[in-house]
Amino acid sequence: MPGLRQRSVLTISSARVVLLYTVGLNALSDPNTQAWIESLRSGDARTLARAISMVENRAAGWRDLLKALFPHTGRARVIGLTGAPGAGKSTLVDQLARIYRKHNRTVGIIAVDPTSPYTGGAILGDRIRMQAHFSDPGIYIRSMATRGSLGGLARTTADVTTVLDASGRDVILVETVGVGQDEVDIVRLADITVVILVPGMGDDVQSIKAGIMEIADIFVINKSDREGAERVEREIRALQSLAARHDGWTPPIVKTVASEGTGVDALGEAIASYEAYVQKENLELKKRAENWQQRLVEMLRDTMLEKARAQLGDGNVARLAAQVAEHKLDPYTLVEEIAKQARNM
Ligand SMILES: Nc1nc2c(ncn2[C@@H]2O[C@H](COP(=O)(O)OP(=O)(O)OP(=O)(O)O)[C@@H](O)[C@H]2O)c(=O)[nH]1
Ligand SMILES: [Mg+2]
Repeated sequence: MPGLRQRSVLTISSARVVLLYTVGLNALSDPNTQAWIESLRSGDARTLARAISMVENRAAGWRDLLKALFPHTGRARVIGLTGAPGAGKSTLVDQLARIYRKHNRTVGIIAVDPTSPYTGGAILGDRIRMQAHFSDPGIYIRSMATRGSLGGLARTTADVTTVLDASGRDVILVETVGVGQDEVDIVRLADITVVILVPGMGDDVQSIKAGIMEIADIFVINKSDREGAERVEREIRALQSLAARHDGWTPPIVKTVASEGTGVDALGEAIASYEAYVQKENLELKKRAENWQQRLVEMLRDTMLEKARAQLGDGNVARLAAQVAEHKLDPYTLVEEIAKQARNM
């Protein structure tokens, strides 16, 4: 892989800093990593599972692996699907996967579950429901229960999509319950964000967090077999009439009955037309740069925090916090000092 050895120069002119970096050289000097990458890129599911676990658990070498994989990424289309618990996200993901497979596109699915442990009901439900795909090597399904994970949930999910992307998946579907900031951050990292609403269930559009409404590239009203779908549609339209998006795209509203497959083709078409719009308007790079801006800030935050933690050592944060609570220490000076020392690490 000669491309990997290229040296790149990144100039941040405003800060007059020139940063030289070498993509994945450390990782590549390890013949094991080389073999891994080749096996991963050949589509081997076991290597893929191992690589994802390594990244997810922040096991030794995870960063080097991602460094080495990065040059092989950027091809996959990442589609984030979010909505209230039980809205039908998994059913829709399942149906969409079916459509993409019909078009011979390989699919990776990440189901991010915010609360249940691995053996929990929702995930088990997903596994059983998606079992239809299990014999198809063109579909790879991964559940993540990452509350309390070492990296932030959004960052870990993004890193897992990087691994799937490098493994050559054409489409990556990320399912997440749209309830908290973490979930908003996750779908924000997608190329395309689908927000799923359902009639009834008390979640009127008004009560859905504004953040979720703003990130929708496409709205789905699932369970349209139930009463009230029209009302939800009117409410979305009313909200849309209040503010135009800066990219000029008006998110379409697709009605589905996921459990019967109704409207899923239309959803596939809506996704395709958004992709076409993004290409036509040359928005792809801009959108990805915006995503990376967020991701970089998160990565920096994690890395800085990691350094500060390493510098402080276990249990010391609690000790210092107690001292601040007793007014023995001033937190502002304390943080400044820690940051100063961490910088030199
Ligand atoms: N009536 C009706 N039921 C549906 C529809 N789509 C999904 N369901 C059912 O709704 C239930 C929840 O569907 P899931 O796909 O698990 O929903 P989810 O959003 O993934 O749920 P969580 O991951 O637990 O948040 C299942 O019993 C589905 O069969 C639909 O369009 N109409
Ligand atoms: Mg689900």
